[in-house]
Amino acid sequence: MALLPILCYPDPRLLTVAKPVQAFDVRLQTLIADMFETMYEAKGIGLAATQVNVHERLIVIDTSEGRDAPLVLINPKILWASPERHVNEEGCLSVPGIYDGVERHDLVKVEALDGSGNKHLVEAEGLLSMCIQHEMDHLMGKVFVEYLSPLKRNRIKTKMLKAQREARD
Ligand code: K1U
Ligand code: ZN
Repeated sequence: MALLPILCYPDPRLLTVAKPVQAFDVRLQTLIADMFETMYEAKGIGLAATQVNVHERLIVIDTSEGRDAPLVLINPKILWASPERHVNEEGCLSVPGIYDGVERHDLVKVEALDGSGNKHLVEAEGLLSMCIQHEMDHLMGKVFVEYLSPLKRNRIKTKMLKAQREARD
């Protein structure tokens, strides 16, 4: 297994719209294992393939306390989202150190394939629901800061670029 580098905002590759996964082969199994290792090491609860510069519709998630309930969503589709929405604080491994409120559907029903290509239905609430919506945004090339005001987003962009410059020099 391997740790994968995570793209940092405002890297333009985070804007890429992912394509459906086509082949359930050894390459995909390795990518899934590497994404879980990367997510657990970064202490995240989710990771979209977009964030590791792979532009295919693949998400890994584990919102459990024990970090022992891995969930793989391939080619996910939202079948239903509750009209009720609430604002909750979110973070993002691609925007380290930044947390802000984002409005999301309370409940979602999602159809997806697992690592073997079998279809499954996930009914999500709470943190899992937020995480699925956040990761599905990544697959569409959307980072959570796009929900914030232009003023906040520009401040975050400046802060991230400064941190990246300092880490390089
Ligand atoms: O996609 C990512 O960057 C992962 C992201 C997922 C996420 C966190 C919070 C709300 C929605 C989606 C993270 O895991 S950020 C890590 C983090 O700081 C965190 C972990 C648990 C709860 C809240 C934040
Ligand atoms: Zn994110």
